[in-house]
Amino acid sequence: MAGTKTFTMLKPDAVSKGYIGDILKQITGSGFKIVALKMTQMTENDAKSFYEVHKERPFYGELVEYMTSGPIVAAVLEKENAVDDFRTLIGATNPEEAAEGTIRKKFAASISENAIHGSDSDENASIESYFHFSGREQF
Ligand code: 3AN
Repeated sequence: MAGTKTFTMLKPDAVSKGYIGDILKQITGSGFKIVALKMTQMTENDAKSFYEVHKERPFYGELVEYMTSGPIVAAVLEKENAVDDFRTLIGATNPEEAAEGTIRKKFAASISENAIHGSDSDENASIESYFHFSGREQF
């Protein structure tokens, strides 16, 4: 059975452009309940560890540098079928390929500065949520 939680980050480009309110409004308006929320900035070690699965990819260094370049907003979201429904809501990794109306289509600048993260599995949703939030910060 699909899980009911996913994890997201509004990335530095979305935060610096002032899109926090608009993006959170689209998320909650699409049926997701916010059960954890914070503004924070990842250290180099945080980003390296969070994106460890990508460490062999050519864009890893650029990704770590970018994700530490400014504050992000981290959140845990709850909804039936959360992981898949949230990935549908955010759209394709490359905003040029993202469907009309998706968060990346509306708010992302490029494939590297793509506004928002969404977990790709229930297992990663849990790992990523506990990376940013203790149990008592998740409601
Ligand atoms: P998604 O975030 O859609 O799950 P992943 O997991 O393939 O995509 O990639 C993680 C992050 O790495 C993306 N959100 C994006 O910021 C960055 N990224 C992915 N592919 C590229 C690429 N070809 N060039 C630069 N950055 C990339």
